[in-house]
Amino acid sequence: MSTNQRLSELFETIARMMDLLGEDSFRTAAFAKAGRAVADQSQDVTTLADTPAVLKAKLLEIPGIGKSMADRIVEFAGTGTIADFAALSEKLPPGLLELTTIPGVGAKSVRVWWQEGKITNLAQLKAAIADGSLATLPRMGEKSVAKIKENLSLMGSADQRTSLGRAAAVADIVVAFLLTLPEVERAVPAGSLRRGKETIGDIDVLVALKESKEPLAARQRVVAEAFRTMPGVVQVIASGENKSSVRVGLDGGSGRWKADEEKTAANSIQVDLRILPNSSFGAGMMYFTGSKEHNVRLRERALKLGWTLNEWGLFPNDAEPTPPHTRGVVPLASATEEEIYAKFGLPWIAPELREDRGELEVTAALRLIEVADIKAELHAHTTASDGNMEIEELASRAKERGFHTIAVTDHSKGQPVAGGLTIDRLLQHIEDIAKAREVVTGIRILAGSEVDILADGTLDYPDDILRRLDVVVASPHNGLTQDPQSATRRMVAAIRHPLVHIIGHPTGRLVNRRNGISPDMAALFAAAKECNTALEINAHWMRLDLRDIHVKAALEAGCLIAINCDVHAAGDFENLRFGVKTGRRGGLTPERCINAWDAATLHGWLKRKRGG
Ligand code: DGT
Ligand code: CA
Ligand code: CA
Ligand code: ZN
Repeated sequence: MSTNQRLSELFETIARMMDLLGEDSFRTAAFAKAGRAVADQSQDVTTLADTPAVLKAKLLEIPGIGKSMADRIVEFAGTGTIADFAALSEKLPPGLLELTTIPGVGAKSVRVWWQEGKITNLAQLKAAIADGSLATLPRMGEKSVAKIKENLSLMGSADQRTSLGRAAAVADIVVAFLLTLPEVERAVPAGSLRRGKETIGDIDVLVALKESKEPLAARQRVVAEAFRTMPGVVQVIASGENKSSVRVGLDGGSGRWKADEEKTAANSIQVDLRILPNSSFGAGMMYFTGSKEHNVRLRERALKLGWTLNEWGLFPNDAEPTPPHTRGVVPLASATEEEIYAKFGLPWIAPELREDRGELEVTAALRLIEVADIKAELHAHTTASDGNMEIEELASRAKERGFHTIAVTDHSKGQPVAGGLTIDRLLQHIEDIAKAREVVTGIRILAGSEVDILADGTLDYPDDILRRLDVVVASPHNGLTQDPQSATRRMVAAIRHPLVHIIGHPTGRLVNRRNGISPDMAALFAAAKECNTALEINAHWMRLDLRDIHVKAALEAGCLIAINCDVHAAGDFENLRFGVKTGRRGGLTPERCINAWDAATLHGWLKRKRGG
């Protein structure tokens, strides 16, 4: 997490704490506003200047930051925290703040529970749900209690598995740390992270040591010890010479915690380290990449062929448990994954496919989509709605990445909270986009919209307005609890709409937080194939929607896929890797991904789709 994100969350937490205490809403709003302002900055706001006085002056230039909030940021730059947070913590019962993190629950409700129901933590809340007393509190009722109960269960699952984006951020830091050790030759993530699953149970990191005359055991000890004492470790779970497990805070050891996350094991993720011999690194990678089910299938094959496959290599059949290589048994293959798969007559199988979903039944490797294939972003927001870049900056960032096309798709009028554009503003926006084309050349800037798909399947702008746009992304945002039949009708109608090119985040789910709609996906895919409408994989790690299994089914149905970052800030382009992983898990190739097409093909498709 960037400094701006941490500072922004601290501001927002302070605002929530003040809300809980019922403090003056004007002051509270100043913190919340500063939080949003900071999150919108692309440059680290604590390093805009070297001296506090100059820094303060620079901060005051940022819209949304007044004198007192600028002082707080200067304080944060110096101390890593804001004193208001500690002062407010004193006044609140421990556990109260956590209640505001329940999806869909605001500080005002929690304040009522606390003041009227003496509920100050999760355990007491659960008890009050169970004995029915919560429903009797002001602003509560059977329906709202049922909703809270459902959201609590989502929160429980969120505790156990960490979203791919957060786990990847921690893994990046751990791997970078390990690579700074002089003994370490390579360090790579394995396990579910390498496979790109949407949630991660624990992070597995594999290390190989450099060749050296020093005794191996001593070098392994040094590396393991460094791992267990690296910044960010909150708990050591297991320690051995070539195997260690720790829990690392989700701050990744930056030392700056999300304010409402204490430095506890609950706000951390387990990291397993294994130091592998260089000679069998490929076998170790394969073993610890998994999945378990994929490994089981391969071991079955090995047994049938009279071989043994384990974490040290593929061997002529030999009784365990002593690793064959320590007894001088020469492996059939062990150094690389490619060699091992080749012995089975298989191409190298991409980690994302190793889920025992038929991946061993192939004869030729699929050329799966890669980040470098992506040449267009077709879903991006600007300051016109809820993005934080102007059209020109957005376009320049996309150009820097080597993209040939960027689509400006701000929200439609039904999303007033997200700054959705009225028709008049949209028409003006189209003109502004045309002007931006003259400023930023060398990239095609498309005028588009992320138009709301209303609950009944109609779109939030009339056709004569949509027709003026180069590209239309239609997405469901509201009405995400509707029944599956209505959801199917709604989405099929949007897919069939002749002016729609792409369906954005088709189910509206949020990983670990919201289930979204559950339409008949096969019906959606059939309609999308028939109408040539592309379905989006929203690359944000909080969404990953379509999800992997949907991608696979959509491809089997013959659909086109888009991978979009739903850009709101410059950093969002970095989420592309998660969208690409999700696509790969579904078997996506560049030919079927419209963002990987060359400019002529993409623009031809955009026009032809409308019969032009
Ligand atoms: P996770 O951590 O729940 O997101 O999922 P994974 O797949 O990362 O699972 P994890 O961390 O338990 O183990 C990493 C890989 O190591 C796993 O995919 C396969 C391998 N592995 C670990 N334990 C075993 C085991 O007992 N048997 C077999 N065959 N493989 C194992
Ligand atoms: Ca794992
Ligand atoms: Ca593990
Ligand atoms: Zn969007």
